[in-house]
Amino acid sequence: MLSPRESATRERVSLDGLWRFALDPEGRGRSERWWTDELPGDVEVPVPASFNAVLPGRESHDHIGDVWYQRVVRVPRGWDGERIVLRLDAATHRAVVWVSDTQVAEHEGGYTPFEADISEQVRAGEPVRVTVVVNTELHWDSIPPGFVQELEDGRLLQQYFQDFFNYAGLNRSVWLYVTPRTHVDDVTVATTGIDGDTGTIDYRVAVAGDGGHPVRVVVRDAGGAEVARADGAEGTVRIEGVQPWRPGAGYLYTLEVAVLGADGEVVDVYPQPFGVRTVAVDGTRFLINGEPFYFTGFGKHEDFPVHGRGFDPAAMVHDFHLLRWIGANSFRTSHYPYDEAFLDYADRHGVVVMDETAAVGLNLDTGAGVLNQAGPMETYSDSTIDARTQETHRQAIRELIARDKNHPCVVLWSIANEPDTVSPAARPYFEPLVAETRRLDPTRPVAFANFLKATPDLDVISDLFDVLLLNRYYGWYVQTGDLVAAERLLEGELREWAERGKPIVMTEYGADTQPGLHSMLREPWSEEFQIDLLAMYHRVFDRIDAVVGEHIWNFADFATRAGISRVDGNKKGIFTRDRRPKSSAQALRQRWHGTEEPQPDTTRNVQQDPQQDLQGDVPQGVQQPARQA
Ligand code: GCB
Repeated sequence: MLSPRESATRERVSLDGLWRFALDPEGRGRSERWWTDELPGDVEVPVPASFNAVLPGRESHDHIGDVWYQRVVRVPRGWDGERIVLRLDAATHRAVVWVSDTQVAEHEGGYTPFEADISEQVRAGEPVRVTVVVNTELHWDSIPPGFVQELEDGRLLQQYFQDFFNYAGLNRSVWLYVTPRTHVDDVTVATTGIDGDTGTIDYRVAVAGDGGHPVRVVVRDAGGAEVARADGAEGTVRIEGVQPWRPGAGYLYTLEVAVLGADGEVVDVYPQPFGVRTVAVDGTRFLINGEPFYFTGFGKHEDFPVHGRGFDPAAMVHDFHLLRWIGANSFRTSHYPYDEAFLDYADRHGVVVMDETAAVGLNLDTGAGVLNQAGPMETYSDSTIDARTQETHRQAIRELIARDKNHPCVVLWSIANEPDTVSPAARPYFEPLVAETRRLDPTRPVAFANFLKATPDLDVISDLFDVLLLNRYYGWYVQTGDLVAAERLLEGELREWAERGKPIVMTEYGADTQPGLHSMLREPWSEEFQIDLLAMYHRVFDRIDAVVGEHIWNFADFATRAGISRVDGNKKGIFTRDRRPKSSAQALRQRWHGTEEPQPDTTRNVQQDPQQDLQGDVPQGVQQPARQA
């Protein structure tokens, strides 16, 4: 699905900002047709943001069910006679949308976009009321799954099997955009080869509206100069003197796709950025442009105080700079597709991405009684994860690939995080999903992140995949604090996996760490223990050739449900939730930048406390920094 971009024939208007908002704890809104009038109450919330992070108190934080958003928007005057589209970048977890009194869209799944052609419902130059009901519940047939339990006293409890808080609402932008009625509907661009300094690109264009219009594509380099062109909705273009997209150097071209009229005039034009790069797996090596690539980085979350999982460009750019500072070349979009702005940024800056679906928690055996408070259950059964879940999962894969297929930063699809892959039923569940992923995108490796109990002797699906992504907690959840035993067991298991002859990326390893807690004994939860645990894993990785990457869990501390193993959230971050480095950050920076010593920051201006100046209390032996004029 194309993201809304501006061009000579296209315009867009952001509907971000404050919307009217109403919680609907009794579930009355649908039967009372709240979309036909102004929403009750006087609450406003920002879009994008998680309402249950923005509004203080348990009523909204723990709300289960429907919430309503509404605003009035004026359709730009110049859009008369065009195709007008309302697009939501995401609604977590499902939504119905009305324009005035007419339902225009319905969507399942909280992390991918959807849109509606509303040309018939609106008039250029006139205001219109947009109402969205967003439902926060997780069910057995949703991705991620969960269930709503009714307690003995009648209260409801949302049960789920993932270790991050169920932030919901309109977490991403809402747009109104316009295209000609005959328009570029979809574009697929894939590198099929880089031979010397020639890049070969296969492209495919779908046109909607009146049939029979010719298509022309022009490839422009980063400076806007034309470097290739072709006619036809499908074909191959060659770029001579190609500048490949590389990790650390995100060179982008643009495929300018034009639908032409009878006299060769441009009816619609869509600029699709792309990079020229290849991805392949060769034995135990992961190759980008034919060269072995070693992943350094993290599993992350879209998580921040106050706006929860709501997209914030300031937080995003800050995180990308921290990734660069620490020497990370990649990250995984654990455990759901992130806002597409992350991928656009990663494309431009050469950051490598493992792109994951929201299929997390398909495992009723995780941390028995900790993550799953409902007690033991079979993962795959007619009353838990079943064919309906599988169908939602299949759709989630389709929507992920439809949105992200043209991003050069995406080098791998991760179709699930830590599913139960010990039960024999995992195989019939996953086999068709892997086949579907390969059918939709034959160019990228397919993987899933494997749960610690699914060791090589027990796992029943890993042979279906190209890369082994392993999440392991030796030294933390098992052999807690005993890094000697942990090192032996970790190495033993990795050597067994290595015999499979596939590349291995450790996609999770880490230790909860309370910032500021220090220990001479270097015990669990201390900053010293986090340093020691990571160093132990790194020693082991360096001894095993098949290990081609290390993604620490997690980039930053993040919000979870309350629980006996969570103190104000998950504390495995290398940065705190407000992005202050823990001690391990410096150690990582040394490893990933390949330096003996941390790089001193020599470029900064010095801002001094004026009080300190007055009292002249600069400690002896510390040179007073030069003042800026
Ligand atoms: C895992 C999960 C991740 C959790 C992490 C933990 O295996 O994939 O979502 O947050 O462990 O810290 O327990």
